[in-house]
Amino acid sequence: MYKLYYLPGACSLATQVVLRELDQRFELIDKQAVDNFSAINPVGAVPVLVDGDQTLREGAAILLYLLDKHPNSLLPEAPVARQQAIENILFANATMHPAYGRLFFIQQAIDEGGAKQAAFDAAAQAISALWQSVDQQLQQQPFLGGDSPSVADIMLTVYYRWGGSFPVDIVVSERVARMTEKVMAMPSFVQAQAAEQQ
Ligand SMILES: N[C@@H](CCC(=O)N[C@@H](CS)C(=O)NCC(=O)O)C(=O)O
Repeated sequence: MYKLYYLPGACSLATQVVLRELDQRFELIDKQAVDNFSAINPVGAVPVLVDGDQTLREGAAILLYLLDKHPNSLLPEAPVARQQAIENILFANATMHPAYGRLFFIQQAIDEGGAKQAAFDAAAQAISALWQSVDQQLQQQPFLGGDSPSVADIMLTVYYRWGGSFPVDIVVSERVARMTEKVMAMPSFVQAQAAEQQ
C-alpha cells in the first residue's frame, strides 16, 4: 500500500485522484501532522509518495511513475499521443502551477496596499493567458485527453480552484469552465476531496 503525504486542497489532491483512478490503495497522511516533514522532503513540499522503501517527490515525477507502473488508459501508448499527454502534464506542473504559486507568494510576502493588488492583478493576467492556451486545445475536444479527462485535466482543475481564495479576476472561457466542472464531478475527485476533510 502506498503512503501519500498531502495538504488539504494542495496539488497533492491530483495525486490522490490519480491513485483512485488507478484503483490503488493508499494511506493519506496530512503533512501538518508530521513532526519532521523536512526529513521526508527537504524542500517541505507535497506530494510525497512512499512505495515500499522508495520515497518519491515532485508531483509530475510521481504521476509518471504511477502511470508507468499500473496499466491504465490515462497515458496513451501511441507515441505521438503519449508525448502530448506528457507535455500536458508538464505544462500543468511546471507552467500553470508556478503561475498560481505567485498568488500564494504575493499573499504572504507583500504588505497590504496598492502594490499588493497590482501584483495580484499582474499574476492573474498571466494565469488568464495560460488558460487561453488551454482553451485552444479544448476547441476540438472536451478534455486535454480527448473525450475523457486526462491527468493534466485533473491537475489543472485542482489549480483552477485556488483562484477563488484570492482577490483576483482570472478569466477562463466557457470551454475551460466546463472541463473543470466535469473533472470536479468525477467520483474519484469527489471522494478525494472528502478524504482530505476526514
Ligand atoms: N515542484 C513541486 C511543487 C510542489 C508544491 O509547490 N507543493 C505545495 C502545495 S501545492 C507545498 O507543498 N507547499 C508547502 C507548504 O504549503 O507547506 C511538485 O510539483 O511537487
